[in-house]
Order: sequence, then structure tokens, then C-alpha cells
Amino acid sequence: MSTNSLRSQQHPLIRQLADAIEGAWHQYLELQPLPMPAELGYVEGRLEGEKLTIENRCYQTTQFRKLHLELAKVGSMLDILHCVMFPRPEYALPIFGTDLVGGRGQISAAIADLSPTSSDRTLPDTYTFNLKALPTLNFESPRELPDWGDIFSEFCLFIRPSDADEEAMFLSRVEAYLQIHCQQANLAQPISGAQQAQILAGQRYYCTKQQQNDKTRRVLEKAFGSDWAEHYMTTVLFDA
Ligand code: BLA
Repeated sequence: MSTNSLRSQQHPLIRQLADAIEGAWHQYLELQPLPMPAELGYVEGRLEGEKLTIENRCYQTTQFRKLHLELAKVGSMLDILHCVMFPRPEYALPIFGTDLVGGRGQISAAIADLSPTSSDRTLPDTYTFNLKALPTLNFESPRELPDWGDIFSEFCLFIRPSDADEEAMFLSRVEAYLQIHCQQANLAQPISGAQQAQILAGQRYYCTKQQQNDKTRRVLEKAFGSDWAEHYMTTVLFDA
């Protein structure tokens, strides 16, 4: 079932980031399978005469209830990587998320963040300390977050990479985020029930905001209809 068929056809940055994400997961975490409904693991639809293909991979670990990597392709028009690491509520960990969207050889949106889930919407001090220690990067074309983007941290990267150097810079920064996150997750201790409720509320808030991303919804609606898109966005992409 697990094939790399889609990956090999995608934009090089998507391929490299997918490899980096799975590399970090295998290096730092003890992965267990996370079964998903068979009909949602591999999905095909049609969008404006082109074939839309979605490939999902999911795992769970002690600290994470869902590690989700999704690759999607719309003919030769659109290449997409989507990844979210949802912590179990027993751990006061932020949510790692990344999205790459490109078409016709150019990535138009490259976004990555470690997003807070605590009630005061700040990252744990150890994260802030480690993230602040990374050298400042300057990208030629930073992009502005949409209105629903208040879930993201001060360390959120959102750019349109202007050349191969910027793609490489983005990739290595996301690798650093993954390393920090996996290392912190491995050090994390379970929290009390009352704190867990707050972290769960933080995850729910994150999901309700992500579900407001009309650009994602529109692609899914056009290919599969609005009921399917709603079901997919609330159960596969952003559930809490
Ligand atoms: C943007 N997401 C987009 C865009 C498309 C998609 C077409 C517009 C690209 C652009 O403006 O250049 C589509 N993304 C998808 C689809 C899937 C997907 C169809 O993942 C899945 C099947 N989105 C995420 C995650 C984050 C995220 C985890 O899934 C962040 C951690 C962010 N995507 C995100 C943001 C935008 C975006 C902030 C820009 C939205 C805007 O400018 O309005």
C-alpha cells in the first residue's frame, strides 16, 4: 500500500521536504501505524479535467496522536504537501504544521510553523529559547498571513521562494524545526487533567481556524463536492 509513486512526480522541494519529514520521524520517534479509513488513504478525483490524486500516510507515537503527511497532485497544475503533527493532549506540546503549494515548476506558498496550543497562546520556553538561537533568515518574498492565521507563532515562515537557494534555506529551517520539536517531545512529561483540557482546547482552536482556509477547501470541493470536502477537512486534515 505504501508507495512513493506520487512523490517521484512532484516538485523537487516537495519531494525533499517529504523525505526530510519522514527522515526526522524515523530518526527521533518510535512510530506506530495509525490506521485510517481505507477509502481516505489513497483518493482520486477530477478537477477541471485533470486528475486529482491524494496520498496519505499516518503514524502515532507515545507523544503524538497523529503524524500526518499528505501529498496531493492535480494533473500538472498543482503539487501539494501537507503535514501536521498533532500531540496527544497529555503533552503540552505545540503543533508542527507545514504546507507547500506549487504549480508549473514554481512553489507559490511555503509555510511552516510550530503553533502554540497553551491557553495563553505562547510556546513553551524551551521552544522559544531554541528557536531564537537559530540564525535570522531573510527571504525576498515574504507573504502575508490570512485573517484566520492568528494561530501561528512569531516563528512562522510564510514565503514564496524566489530561487533554488531560498528553497534550500526553507528546507533546512523546517528541518531545524522538526529536530527541535522531536527532541522536545522526547523530553516532555505528561501533564495534569486540568492542563490537558486546555491543550485540547488549543488544538480545537487551531483546527477551527485551519478549517477556514478557503483555498484548501475550494480545491477539495471542486474535485469531490462540498460534503466530502467538509468531511475530509474536519476528520482527516484537522480533527481534534
Ligand atoms: C495556501 N493551500 C493554500 C493554497 C492552496 C492550498 C491551493 C493557495 C496557495 C497560494 O496562495 O499560493 C491547498 N493545501 C491545499 C490543499 C491541501 C493543503 C488542497 O494542504 C490538502 C489537501 N495549510 C495546511 C497547513 C498549514 C496551511 C498544515 O494544510 C500551515 C501550517 C497553511 N496554506 C496555508 C496558508 C495558506 C495556504 C497560511 C495561504 C492562505 C491564504 O493566503 O489565504
